[in-house]
Amino acid sequence: MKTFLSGTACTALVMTSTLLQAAPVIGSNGNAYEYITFDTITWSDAATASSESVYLGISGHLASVSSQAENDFILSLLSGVDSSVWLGGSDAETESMWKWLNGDQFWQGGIDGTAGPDTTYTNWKVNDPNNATNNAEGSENYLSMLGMSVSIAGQWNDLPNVQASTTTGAFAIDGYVVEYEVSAVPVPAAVWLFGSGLLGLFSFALRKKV
Ligand SMILES: [Ca+2]
Ligand SMILES: [Ca+2]
Repeated sequence: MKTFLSGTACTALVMTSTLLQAAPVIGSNGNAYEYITFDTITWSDAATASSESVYLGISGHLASVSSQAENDFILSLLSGVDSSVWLGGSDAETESMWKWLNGDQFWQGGIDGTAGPDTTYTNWKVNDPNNATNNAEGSENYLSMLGMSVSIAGQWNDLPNVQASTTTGAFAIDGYVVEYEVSAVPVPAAVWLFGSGLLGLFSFALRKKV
């Protein structure tokens, strides 16, 4: 026997889930993004958490950035952030070959390197990526973006996977940005929520034509 929730119960459930997690926001490229606040999380843990996040049936990933518009949009999510957040870039596989998590390479070299070849937008801050060695890992292989309340807001920097919890100021880690490639889905998943209703209307229209 089927049981149904009352309207009040459904509303309560929706309100509860809304309170637990704000919905991701759709950017100009049609993908969805969300900023997750998480002090001193490592890049690796942020990458895992992002891949385990699901929105409209699509698994997320640490955000990649391929245009100024996309960088600007992600920065708009970092209002009040006075430190750094993780993006999905790394040169851990091969030093100085910076790739997004899908394998696209966007930078080759150090501070005087060149963009590309797969995507060509970058927004490194002055004197980065410098692969600084003054940290426990002896290198910097993970991509961060500076928050909106930093003078060089939205610019990029390479940092070690584990940014020391004693780090303060602009280069402390204060979370990460998840991207969901919902624009790649042929039919927006949200439509399926109403699918049965639309199907019913379609059937009705067909019947009238016969
Ligand atoms: Ca490096
Ligand atoms: Ca650096």
